[in-house]
Amino acid sequence: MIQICVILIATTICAAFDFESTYLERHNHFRRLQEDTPDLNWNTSIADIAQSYADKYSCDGKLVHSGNGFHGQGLGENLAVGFDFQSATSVDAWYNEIKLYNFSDPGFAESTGHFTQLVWKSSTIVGCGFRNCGGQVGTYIVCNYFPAGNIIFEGNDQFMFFRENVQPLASSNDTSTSSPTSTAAAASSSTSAASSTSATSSKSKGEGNKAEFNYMQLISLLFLAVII
Ligand SMILES: *[C@@H]1O[C@H](CO)[C@@H](O)[C@H](O)[C@H]1NC(C)=O
Ligand SMILES: *[C@@H]1O[C@H](CO)[C@@H](O)[C@H](O)[C@H]1NC(C)=O
Ligand SMILES: CC(=O)N[C@H]1CO[C@H](CO)[C@@H](O)[C@@H]1O
Repeated sequence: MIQICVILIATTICAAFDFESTYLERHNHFRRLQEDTPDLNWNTSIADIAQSYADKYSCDGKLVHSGNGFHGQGLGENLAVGFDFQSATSVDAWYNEIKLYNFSDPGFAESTGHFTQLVWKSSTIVGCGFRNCGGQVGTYIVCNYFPAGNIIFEGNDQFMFFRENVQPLASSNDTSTSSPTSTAAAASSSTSAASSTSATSSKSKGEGNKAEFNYMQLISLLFLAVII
């Protein structure tokens, strides 16, 4: 009886956090706040690309874009480090840049580039990867998007794609923007077309310890289940 209980507890904790669905849902939660912006789908090929890049992360707290592509085109990419892993507040921080976006003057800015990629209407698939660095650095998150957002047109009307792809808040959602509490570092860029930005990196308030602690708890519970 004891053995069954412990295994059940371990299984319950194990099932309580699903990286893929948590990060996908957080993205789509925010996309649904905009007019006429379809959900993203998770793509395991892109998630593998993101995860390979995350696996190589040096845990130095800096954010540097991968430059990775997919099917011969650039991937959109949002990076973050130091946010709470399980609640996906990195995605909230990316979205929160909406406060700086002027819908009457659409276009690219480093201060709003994560937001514009996150809600970019013609991006249809996403895949993310992570590395838990522990300590003060916390968890590193890489999300890649395809087709890439933040596309700058090499013509007179350089921000025409922003007008089409960054939709205003649906009026019914107008008061429902969430305000993330974390101030950890984040960076975004598009690697396709003419748009290219360097990663920005600010001081992070590491909240990764919490996620690490949960993992340790899970590992010890599983271990307990095995030895019983
Ligand atoms: C990922 O997306 C590509 C491009 O749309 C598609 O060809 C592929 O089948 C997708 N893979 C998975 C596993 O969903
Ligand atoms: C937003 O853009 C419009 C049009 O260019 C401009 O008139 C307005 O001052 C801008 N608002 C802010 C807050 O910068
Ligand atoms: C999260 C949320 O409330 N999203 C809603 C925003 O408004 C559109 C329609 O305007 C709804 O379809 C979303 O569900």
